[in-house]
Amino acid sequence: MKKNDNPTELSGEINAEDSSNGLSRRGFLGAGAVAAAGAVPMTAAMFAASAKTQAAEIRNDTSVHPGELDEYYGFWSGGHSGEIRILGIPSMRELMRIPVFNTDSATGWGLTNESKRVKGDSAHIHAGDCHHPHMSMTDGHYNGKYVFINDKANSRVARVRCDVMKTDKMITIPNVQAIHGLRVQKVPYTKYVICNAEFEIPMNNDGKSSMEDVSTYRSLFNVIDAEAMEVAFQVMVDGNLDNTDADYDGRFFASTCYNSEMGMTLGEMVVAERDHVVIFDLHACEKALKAGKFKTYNDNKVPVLDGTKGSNLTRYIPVPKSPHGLNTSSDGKYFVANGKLSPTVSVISIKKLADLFDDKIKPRDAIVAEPELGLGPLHTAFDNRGNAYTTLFLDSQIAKWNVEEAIEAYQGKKVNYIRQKLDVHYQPGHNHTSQGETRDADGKWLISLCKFSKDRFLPVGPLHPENDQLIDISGDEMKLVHDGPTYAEPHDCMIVHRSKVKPKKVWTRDDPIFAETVAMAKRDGVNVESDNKIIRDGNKVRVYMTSVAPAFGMNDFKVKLGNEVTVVVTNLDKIEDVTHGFCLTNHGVQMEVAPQATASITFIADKPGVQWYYCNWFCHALHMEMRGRMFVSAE
Ligand code: RUQ
Ligand code: CUA
Repeated sequence: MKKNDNPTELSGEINAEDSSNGLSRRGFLGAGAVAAAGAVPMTAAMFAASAKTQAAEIRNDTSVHPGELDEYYGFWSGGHSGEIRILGIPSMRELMRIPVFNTDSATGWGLTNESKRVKGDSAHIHAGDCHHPHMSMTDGHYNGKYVFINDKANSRVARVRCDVMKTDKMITIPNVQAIHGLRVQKVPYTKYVICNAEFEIPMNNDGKSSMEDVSTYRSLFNVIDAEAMEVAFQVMVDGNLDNTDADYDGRFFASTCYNSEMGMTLGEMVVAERDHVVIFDLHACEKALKAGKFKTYNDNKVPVLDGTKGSNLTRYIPVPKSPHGLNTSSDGKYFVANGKLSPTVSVISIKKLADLFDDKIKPRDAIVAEPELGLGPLHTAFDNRGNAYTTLFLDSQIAKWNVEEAIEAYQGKKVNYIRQKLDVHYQPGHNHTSQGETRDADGKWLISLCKFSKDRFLPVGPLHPENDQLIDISGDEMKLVHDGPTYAEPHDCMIVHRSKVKPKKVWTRDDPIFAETVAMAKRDGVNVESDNKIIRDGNKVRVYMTSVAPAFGMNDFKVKLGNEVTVVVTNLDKIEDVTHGFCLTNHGVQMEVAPQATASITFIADKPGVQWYYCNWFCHALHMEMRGRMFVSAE
């Protein structure tokens, strides 16, 4: 199928067919064509049968020809590389990298003053371990505004603005260690980002506690105001937390807990027979917050609510030992907790949770199915036809199963809820279906994020790439269609239809990301859009220059040895894709300046003599000539 004949036309045609319920427009057209050729009017049954054959035969098309655009954006966690990557699906081409917790010399992320401002209190940390990228939603649909992601290594959460695909906020979460599972509130809109702190620590962690007495050790559930990017409140729980997700009603969040024993060693963590899923009642939490029923810890003001066992803010549902992934079904009916050590997943009916909070039923009564799927179930994804897809880490398989039939089996009926098991290569962790964490699950694609690639690619040394496999789930059978090597363990990804995301092509001059730099210029009496000026302020020197391909507005400037120099570059080019850079040789100074952006970087002029600077983003036939000298005088 031609995905898109006119690559600049992003919406329209493709949108119309995307949220269709399983039957693509191509299927309809194909069925219609068959009817016309045979000149026999189709009955509804014939139509359905024919459409089914068509769907089975034609399946999704993975080819995206040169010049054509992908149908979906894939947002990939970059794992312990600390970045986010954008892939096109179904081509699996890497389109962009968004540096987040890492440092990136191409864009100057972590080096420029603008990025250091975003990183705030953790600007000195150059590493990260991101797991779960998730997009903000309105009424259970992706809204294209933000992508949020966690940093397990440094207990941070960051936000990426999807209009420019840059990180614009980052916070370190207090009172906790290791932010792991992260999701967004789906309904009515993403007011809150929710995330789990995995490692339990003493409350307070001020060095006055001990290694022996662990009675004050706790793990907290974290609720972040998505717009302000501040912690709204935290909820103290029993046991440590792993993964989380939200319902489609705006009331409940659920988190898996392993180590309900609060053990400090592996042996101590696997004593109990069961762990649990914690259900959080957002309405009750907000009420408690309003009523001032909270404590604070570690000399900060973040309110911590008590959600330990017996509290009215939470309920604890026992499930088999060490559950891992927690996924809400796209029809909004179930939370699915993935067994990991148990070959089962536990299906929790969200409809029953109100009764659970009213103490009308017992915690285990909220479980409506516990299908046995295979060894090592970690995460589950959903299509729009009532099927679930669960990764089996130990079996290296995806198990496709039918949710309603698993529920019937739990009630004692003899049904085989397993639809298919597909080998993947190898040891899958997360998986994700196209739009499957929203109401718009479309049942077209599934990604299996395999932790091991072993023999699937040319050998590249002892460190192997991961293998992110694309699977066509549009027909009755899952079909593996692509192997994608990726770097440094993407834990999770999400697949967003391209109609949901509308990035800018050039910066707007009043963008908040560089507003502070422009304000500094104004205080210096400099108009960054026209002036090329040096401001000397004691030991500090601020150099303002413009750039228009193929020249900087300033051919040279002079400073003194030991000066703290800030170079501010404003790219006056308005043409899409004419990005300049500023790179100062031998100083570790480099950054990107995209069209209409202002960017700045600060360094110490600690080398005397001539120091060349140059444009490091190829912008023009005379790009090599786009350079100038900084002279550092020794006196
Ligand atoms: S969690 S698979 Cu963050 Cu599963 Cu990695
Ligand atoms: Cu400007 Cu290269």
